[in-house]
Amino acid sequence: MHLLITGGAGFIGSHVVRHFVKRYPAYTITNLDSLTYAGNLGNLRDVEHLVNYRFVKGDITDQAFIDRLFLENRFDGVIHLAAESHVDRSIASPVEFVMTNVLGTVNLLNAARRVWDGCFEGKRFYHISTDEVYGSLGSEGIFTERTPYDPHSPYSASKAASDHFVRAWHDTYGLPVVISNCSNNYGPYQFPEKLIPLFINNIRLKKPLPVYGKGENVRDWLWVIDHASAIDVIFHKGKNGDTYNIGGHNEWKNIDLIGLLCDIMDRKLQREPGESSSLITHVADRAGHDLRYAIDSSKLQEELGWSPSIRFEEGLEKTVEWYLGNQDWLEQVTSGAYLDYYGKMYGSPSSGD
Ligand code: NAD
Ligand code: TDX
Repeated sequence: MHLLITGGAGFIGSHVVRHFVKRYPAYTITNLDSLTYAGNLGNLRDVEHLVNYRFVKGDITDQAFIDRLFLENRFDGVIHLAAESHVDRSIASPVEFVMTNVLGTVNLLNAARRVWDGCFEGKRFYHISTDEVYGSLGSEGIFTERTPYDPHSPYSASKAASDHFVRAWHDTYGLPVVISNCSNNYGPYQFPEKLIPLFINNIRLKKPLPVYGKGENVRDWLWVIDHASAIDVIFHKGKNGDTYNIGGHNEWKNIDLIGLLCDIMDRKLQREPGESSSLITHVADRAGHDLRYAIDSSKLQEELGWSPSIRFEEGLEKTVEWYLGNQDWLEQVTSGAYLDYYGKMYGSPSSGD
């Protein structure tokens, strides 16, 4: 099995690459990533030496490059995670999200369709998506696989569009696809622009914690390693053409999560109780801020036998321990020094090599 994983130098992608190269030594895993600000090969140092792993630097928006890569490699499967993923950035620069998330996905679908050329036996195109495509819930309700799409941010609109294109390639050309929509992930190697690693870093540095609005928005948090194990199960056992929701039934109001995080940080840094929460600063709300996400993952649990492995309190504690134990990683990422890593490891940066 030769598997292409896109976006494998990012947060979730690096956990998926690690999971597959270690668990399936007989598979060849090619990690394709253009190394945007969010891509960091330092996330994969512990597995980059393994013989079944290789890295290719390239951009999914470059159709000619993608076609060549598929022709040269004849992948059996694709797990597509490469994306622009931060909602706040999508509000500031929406076009980049259209290019990578929509056009990039269509380029991969086209390349897979051409190279597989109707011989779909044993082939699979797995698209990784988000619960944000379903929109925003009030205080009641839960997203199922049948919830109509209702995206609000440029990010979620671009992910919704990409999901529709994946289904269109299945329905129109018969491409063997599967899609999963996951809730908010947390854990090691997350870029410190997202809530949890940003706040851990700010508490470490005694900087303000910018809470959007009153902090009453609710997110449903999943340990990133549990997302990787769900992706394994869906890739191998998911039904052709189907969609699976992934989540841990773990809803937290932002302000409550931040309170728990502050308590853990006070304890770990041996600071006075309340010291971290004194950094909380309420700032202007995010434009179009979705109130609540909650995901029903019972289809995945009942049909494919997946379940999350750890409770949130335990996972958050492990997450804090990881960031405090890897402050050099945080320093590299926040200073931009990690961007030099490709040059040192692979020679000077070039696209499509
Ligand atoms: P991330 O931003 O940490 O990583 C994205 C990766 O994609 C980076 O390594 C980046 O370099 C790469 N990339 C971006 N543009 C590219 C391009 N044009 N060509 C090639 N590579 C490119 O994102 P993440 O949080 O790990 O999310 C991964 C996937 O999971 C995304 O598709 C996202 O929509 C989805 N998702 C994320 C979450 C979450 O909580 N983070 C939840 C559900 C779904
Ligand atoms: O500084 C902040 N202050 C704040 O109050 C940040 C960065 C966030 N927030 C709030 C906004 C959200 O209600 O915290 C919540 C979580 O924010 P993010 O970490 O930016 O995640 P979210 O917008 O929920 O989107 C995430 O989950 C779904 C990922 O970034 C997406 O890629 C994924 O698809």
